[in-house]
Amino acid sequence: MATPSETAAMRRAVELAARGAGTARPNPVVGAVVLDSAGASVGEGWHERAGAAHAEVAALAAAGQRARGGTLVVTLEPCDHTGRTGPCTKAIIDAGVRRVVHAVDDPTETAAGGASTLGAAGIEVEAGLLREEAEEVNVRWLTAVRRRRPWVVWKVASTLDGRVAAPDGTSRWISGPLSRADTHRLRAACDTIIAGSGTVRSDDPALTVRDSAGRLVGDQPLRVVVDTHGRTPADARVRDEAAPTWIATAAQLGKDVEGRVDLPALTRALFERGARVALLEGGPRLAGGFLRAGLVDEVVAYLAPTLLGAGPAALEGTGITTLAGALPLDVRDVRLVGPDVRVTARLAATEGRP
Ligand code: AOF
Ligand code: ZN
Repeated sequence: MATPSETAAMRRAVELAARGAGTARPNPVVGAVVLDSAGASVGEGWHERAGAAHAEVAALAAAGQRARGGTLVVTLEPCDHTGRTGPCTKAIIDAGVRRVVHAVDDPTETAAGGASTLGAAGIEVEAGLLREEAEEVNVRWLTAVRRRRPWVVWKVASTLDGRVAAPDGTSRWISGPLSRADTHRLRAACDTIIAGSGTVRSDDPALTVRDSAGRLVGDQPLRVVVDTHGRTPADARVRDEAAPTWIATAAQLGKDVEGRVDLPALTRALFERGARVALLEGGPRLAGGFLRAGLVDEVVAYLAPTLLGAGPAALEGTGITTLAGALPLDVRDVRLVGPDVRVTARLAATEGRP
């Protein structure tokens, strides 16, 4: 049984893990706290970015000799492999820790097995403390690894009546400048941006992460154009040097029953390339295909305070014919972004399903 100080330490470790959100990808967010033998916190750590110290190693370094005979509390089972950094199990054993409490088992084939290695070294191991909180803070990565496809966020900007363009085809700047800046924040938290070739042809988007002055910032996500027949124009902006781009065609990935790019094959291929969080941006038919295939985890909708009453809808081709088939959403956040309403929701149907 975990002690009250271990429970408090795990709550803190979850907070520390959250600091890695947006930077740790493609790695998980992980937080760790070291308690000395009296139960006092003597070191904290979190995983900041791939290649940097794992949370456990950072916390043990902060604790130094005070870790000896103490307890390591960590949100994810310590890794047992040498990847970009050495195995945490070794660091834990070398530090002389007596007990390890972790919240969530490592779901990867490569890094799992840490708990049994620690047990074999005579360290007491307890799993499952505050599992729900630790699952939630790392939900994107855990879901991606368990399903072997990236966590997919569908981003959409529409009028209040759900139109993404007017009947004459005009569609740029439905949402306001603050929503557009917010979209760059969303993009920065993803490793992949996906758009359909129709959107690329009509809007010629750059699909890069830029600051308010239009300068490129940070590591650019992979741009993916879903382009069944490979018709993305040679001079499309997505083909420039600003970021890597993959024009994903049916010739590479196969076709679904409607003759379009096989989307489960696409997301599997993206996962193999290291994608863990993808932002799906337009158009309505591609979003419909993703939803139909059960490949969307989260929706971020910017609703502009305007009405059109005509023009294409935000979503098409979901295959839904009756109200009972409507996809239920679990709304997590609603706020004003300038004049627009931003709704963030999870697909209720996929939630918690491994
Ligand atoms: C992290 N940070 O704090 C912990 C991780 O190859 P590497 O070194 O980047 O290791 C990545 C794997 O290590 C990761 O997929 C996960 O299974 C395990 N634990 N990873 O990035 C951490 N504790
Ligand atoms: Zn590790």
